[in-house]
Amino acid sequence: MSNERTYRPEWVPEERADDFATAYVKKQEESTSSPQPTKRWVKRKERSVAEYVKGVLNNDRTILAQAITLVESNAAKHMEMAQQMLNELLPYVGKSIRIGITGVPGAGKSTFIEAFGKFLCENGHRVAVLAVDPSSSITGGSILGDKTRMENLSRDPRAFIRPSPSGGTLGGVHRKTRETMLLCEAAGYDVILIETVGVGQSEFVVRSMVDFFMLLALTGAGDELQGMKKGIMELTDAIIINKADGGNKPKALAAKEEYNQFLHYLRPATPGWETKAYTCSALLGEGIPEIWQVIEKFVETTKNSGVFEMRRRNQLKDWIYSMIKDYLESSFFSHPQIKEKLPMIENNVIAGTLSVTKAVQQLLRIYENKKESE
Ligand SMILES: Nc1nc2c(ncn2[C@@H]2O[C@H](COP(=O)(O)OP(=O)(O)O)[C@@H](O)[C@H]2O)c(=O)[nH]1
Ligand SMILES: [Mg+2]
Repeated sequence: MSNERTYRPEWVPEERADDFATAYVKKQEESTSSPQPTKRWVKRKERSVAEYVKGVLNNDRTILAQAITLVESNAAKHMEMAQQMLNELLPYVGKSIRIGITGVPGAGKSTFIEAFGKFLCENGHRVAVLAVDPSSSITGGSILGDKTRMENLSRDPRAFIRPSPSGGTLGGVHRKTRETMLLCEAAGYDVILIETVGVGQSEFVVRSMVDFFMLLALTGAGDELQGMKKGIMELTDAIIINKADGGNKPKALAAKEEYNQFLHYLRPATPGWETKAYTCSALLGEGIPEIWQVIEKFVETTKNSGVFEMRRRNQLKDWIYSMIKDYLESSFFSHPQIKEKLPMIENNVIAGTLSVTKAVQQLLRIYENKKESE
C-alpha cells in the first residue's frame, strides 16, 4: 500500500482509494488492457469545454466517450469543466424516450437489450445503452457489466453502449448515469435504455430517471411472485415474460396470465396507464416489435395527459434533493474529525455510557464547528 500515492490517478476520491476500480471504467474507444492507469491519463490531450460541446453535438463517439469520462471524474477540475459542458448542452437534452429495464441475473436483460436495440436501430432510431450496477459501486465487481453479449449491438454505429460507472456511492452513480444520459441525448440518441439488477436501491434509482420502466421476468410466475418484492411490481409499466420459446412457451403464456391477474390488484406505476404482462423471446426476436408498440402507446397516452412532463419535472426536483442528501452524507462521513471520533463515540453508545441522541449531537457539533471555522 506504500505505493498507493504514486499510482493514484488524480480523480480517485479520497476516501475510496482501495476499492476504486480504475481499470474497470471502460471506455469504448480506448484500450483498457493497461493495468497502470496513470500512463493512459497522462498521455491524453486535454480538451476545452468548447471542444467537448462541439464533439458531443456532432456525435463524435470518441469525444462523447471522453465527455462521459469527464462527467464520471471526481476531480474538482473535471467536475467544473463537466458542469460547464452540461450547461451548454442543456438546450439539446430531453428529447429521447428513457427506458429502464430490470430483472434478476439470467432473466435475459442483456439479450433483450441487444435484440430490442437492434430492432430500434433498424427502424430509424439511435440507441444508447447505459447501466446502473449496484455491485460495481460497492465492490468494484459487476453483475451486469458484460458488454460481450451485446457484441452485435455494440458494432452498430447507430448504437452507443456504456458500462456502469464504477466507484463511489449509489448516489454518485446516479448522478453520473443521469448526466451520461443527458450527454447521449445531446449527441442525438433518441432512445436511452438503462439496465439494472433489482438489488438494493438500484431499481428505485433507475425508476427515478426514466419515463418507462419494465421488468423482465421468467416463467413460473407463482414461485417468482412469492419471492418478488411487491415494491418492484409497483414501479413497472410493463412486465415482460422473456424466454417464451420452444418448450417454455406454454409456461410463459400461463405466467403472463398469472401476472396479469396479480397486477390487477396493484396500484399502477403511472397514472392513467394500465401495467400489463407481455411475452417475448429475446433470443428469437419474437414479441420485440410489439413491446416497442406498447412503449409508443405509453408515450402517446402520457404525453396527452400531461403525466409524461409532470414525471420529468418531478424527477428533476427529486434529483436536487437526493443530490443534496448525498453531498451532505459524504461530506459528513469524510470529515477528518468525524472519521477520527466516530469509532469512540460509537463504542460509548454500545457500552451504554452515551445515549444515541447525545452521540449524534456531539458528532453534528464537531461537523458544524469545523464548517464554520473553514
Ligand atoms: N431460450 C431463451 N434463452 C434466452 C432468452 N433470452 C436470454 N436467454 C438466455 O438466458 C441466459 C441469460 O441471458 P442474459 O441476457 O445474460 O441475462 P441477464 O443476466 O439478465 O443480462 C443466456 O444464456 C441467454 O442466452 C430467450 O428469449 N430465450
Ligand atoms: Mg446482463
